[in-house]
Amino acid sequence: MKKLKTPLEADRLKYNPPLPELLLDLTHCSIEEGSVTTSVADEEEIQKFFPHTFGRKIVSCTKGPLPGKLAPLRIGVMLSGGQAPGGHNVITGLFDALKKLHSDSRLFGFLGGPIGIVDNKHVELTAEILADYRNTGGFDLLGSGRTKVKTDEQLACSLKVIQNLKLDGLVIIGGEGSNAYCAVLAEYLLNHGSQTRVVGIPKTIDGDLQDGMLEVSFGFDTACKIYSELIGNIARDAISSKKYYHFIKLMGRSASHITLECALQTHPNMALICEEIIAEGKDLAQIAEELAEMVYERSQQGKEYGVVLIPEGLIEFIPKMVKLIEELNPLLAKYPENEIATHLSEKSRAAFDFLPLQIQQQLLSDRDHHGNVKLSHIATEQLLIHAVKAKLKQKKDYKGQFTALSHFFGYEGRSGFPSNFDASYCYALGHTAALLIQGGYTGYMAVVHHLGCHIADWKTGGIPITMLMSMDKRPVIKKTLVDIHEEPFIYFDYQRGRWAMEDDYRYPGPIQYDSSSLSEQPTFTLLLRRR
Ligand code: FBP
Repeated sequence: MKKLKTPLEADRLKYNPPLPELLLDLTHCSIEEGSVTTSVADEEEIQKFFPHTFGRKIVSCTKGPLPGKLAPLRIGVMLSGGQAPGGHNVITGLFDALKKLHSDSRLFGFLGGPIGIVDNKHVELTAEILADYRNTGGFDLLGSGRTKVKTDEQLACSLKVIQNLKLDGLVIIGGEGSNAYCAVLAEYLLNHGSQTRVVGIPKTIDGDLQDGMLEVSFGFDTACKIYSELIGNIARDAISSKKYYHFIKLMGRSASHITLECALQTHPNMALICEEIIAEGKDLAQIAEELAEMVYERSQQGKEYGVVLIPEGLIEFIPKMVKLIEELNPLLAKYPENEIATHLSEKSRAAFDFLPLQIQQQLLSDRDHHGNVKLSHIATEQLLIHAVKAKLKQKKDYKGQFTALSHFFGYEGRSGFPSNFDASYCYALGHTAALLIQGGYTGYMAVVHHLGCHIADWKTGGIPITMLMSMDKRPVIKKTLVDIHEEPFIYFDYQRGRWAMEDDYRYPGPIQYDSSSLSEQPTFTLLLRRR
């Protein structure tokens, strides 16, 4: 039975994301080669790993007749890792572009992430199937997964499936790990005489897959706007009731890009940025002291409320917690939960005992698929509330009332309807991937530039994935953390003293989808970087 659509869903299914002018007529879009590339570091080793694909040229789409005779293409596509709004539009963009290039082209979707190609679980994607997914959030069209495909056996299975399906190309939509896999697969296929082109698409809400040539990953825009709406609403509630502090943890596994963008959008009283905390070597006690000092100062002004943003990755950057977790990981596999604490070193035991009971339990029971502590599930927001309370108790003349509530905004932002920005960005990425495959490019990531400009003026092209790589036991694409010397952080730093004391909250409200100037605001991160 067909599910009933909500009015917005029905409306979004009909929406045609505008394309950059360059991509309007694909038969008049050729590919121009630019400069040769190297890797971000460890050039020699990366070259050894990728003898066929290393050092290739940056390419850009330009106006001109498409080279070569247009034949139908058979393409595979997969979604990988955590959800990010816009994934479905990459697929519809790819499908529409393939059909524009040749109406007999076919698209096959692998199910459940990269493992789908190893196990040969796929569906053919048709216009009818895709009609229900245009401009929708989530990855439910194909599902996703985090299982790594890296063994020779898995690569050999992938090759077989690619050969059986006679694929001309494969598009991998994923984060830094999945794009590294894309480079490995492209190299493996060339090494085994396969002509199938593999192209990556930059996805992750975390915004940490970026580089000079790659402005932002898709999903960041929508996720930040969803979180900012919620934070703005909470700030307005706080300033109305004037009785609660809200400690809000935001997703973004390691980097603090999401927290920084949401701070720029909403002007909280404090936003912690992990990259600054590392640079200044702060520990939990110092962070708690700074927060307690702000609560104290605001209380002196009669303000017993406020909003604090905390990046998900914070826990990874507090040295005492890192040490504790390092010790816990092997102990978790060895001892029953109730005995583990007794095997900790004296210092880690002290750090453990300081934690609220709930967090102690999370540390002992929540594991990832390697059996280690699951960092993203640790309630850092509660840990900080606990630490701030302890600090406030030590302030003799503090007579205020600190009532704090904790929130975690993560999954709420990963599968929302993509903003118009992400809808168009992803649709353009899908088109670009089709052009790269048609042009014979493999081991490339599709990119769109000038994203802070009007969509019509966006430029698209491809970069060899090896140019983003360096060595860390094996070739990897390192996450790009917030640069505290770059404009978005500098601007935040300049404003935050005022935000701490004056209530300068900003209320972004819900994402707008009607084609108006309200729906076309890029993130502050993109705009400030352009200044
Ligand atoms: P990707 O890097 O795969 O895009 O995922 C990022 C993320 O959304 C992080 O922000 C978060 O820490 C993590 O996924 C949560 O993962 P899971 O879905 O496995 O709980």
